Amino acid sequence: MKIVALAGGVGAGKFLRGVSIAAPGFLDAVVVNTADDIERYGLHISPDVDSVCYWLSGTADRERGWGVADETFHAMEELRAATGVDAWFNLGDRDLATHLLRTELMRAGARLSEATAKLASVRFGLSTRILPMSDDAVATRIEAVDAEGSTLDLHFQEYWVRRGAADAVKGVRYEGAETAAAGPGVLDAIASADVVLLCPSNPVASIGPILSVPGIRDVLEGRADAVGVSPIVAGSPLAGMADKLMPVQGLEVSALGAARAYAGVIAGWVIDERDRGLESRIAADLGVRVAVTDTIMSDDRRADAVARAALDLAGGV
Ligand code: FO1
Repeated sequence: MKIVALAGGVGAGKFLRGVSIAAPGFLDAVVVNTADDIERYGLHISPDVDSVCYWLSGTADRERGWGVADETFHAMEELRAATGVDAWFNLGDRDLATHLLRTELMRAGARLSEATAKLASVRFGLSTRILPMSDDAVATRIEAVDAEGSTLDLHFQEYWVRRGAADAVKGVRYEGAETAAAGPGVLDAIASADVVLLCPSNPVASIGPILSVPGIRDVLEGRADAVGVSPIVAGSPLAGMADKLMPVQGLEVSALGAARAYAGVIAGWVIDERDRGLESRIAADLGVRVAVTDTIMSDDRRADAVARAALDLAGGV
């Protein structure tokens, strides 16, 4: 059995760890959002790719959700103190090694997909293929209005990290997506998968950009084995700012609204026990199979259970 997952940040990492425990050796590939990627301090940072690698290799910081465990931030402190650089995007000292390696590989001519493959196997020892959604630059841009009423057009990381998601969001666009090509191996991996899993990631900031790359939605549509896990529980995201972004795409902030983001793609949807009341409505409105379980992945044992629920639902064709 070949499992392929579509992934964004923190929620994806926890869930993918669960998949690797529930079905060891079967996670063939993870197609990862790259629209959060940013260039800072001369380095190419690919936060979702790194999150997936850190979680799958067991080196992620479970509390913070992003970056590496047992991290220090001496380099950032030095930058701020010694040079006055506005170091608003925090790169931990261990994390820096990843960005330095990736940037060096890319400066030597490697594409993002090639640099990622090397990092995934050499630095993290992963057998699962980590496939960036595209080698072309795609950026999630947030159109917002600040407290003084000024209009802003922000890179996703500026909106989320630098400004703390404090601005009123008016629109989201995936700049560059229309002309981007799916990354090497992405379409084939999805087409040849026995099961496709949509991780409990932000439907607008994480999975939305992947689906906006030409060709990816087409290869996903109409499958009977594509199953997603809701990132929204009891009307709130478990992590992140999906509640601020979903409304501008006309999506209700609920397990039903998140499922609607994947209409035509998913055949199954896993929701939390707290959303049991939405089960029959999701099934009827979207024509999908629904599984209800405790989706809070507080540890690997819970992540394993959530992954099993998703895989069972995918197999129940
Ligand atoms: N998130 C933060 O809230 N603050 C940071 O300074 C920050 C730095 C950072 C560096 C590398 C990395 O891989 C992720 C980082 N994140 C940080 C997380 C990131 O902003 C988002 O959570 C993801 O892009 C969303 O998936």
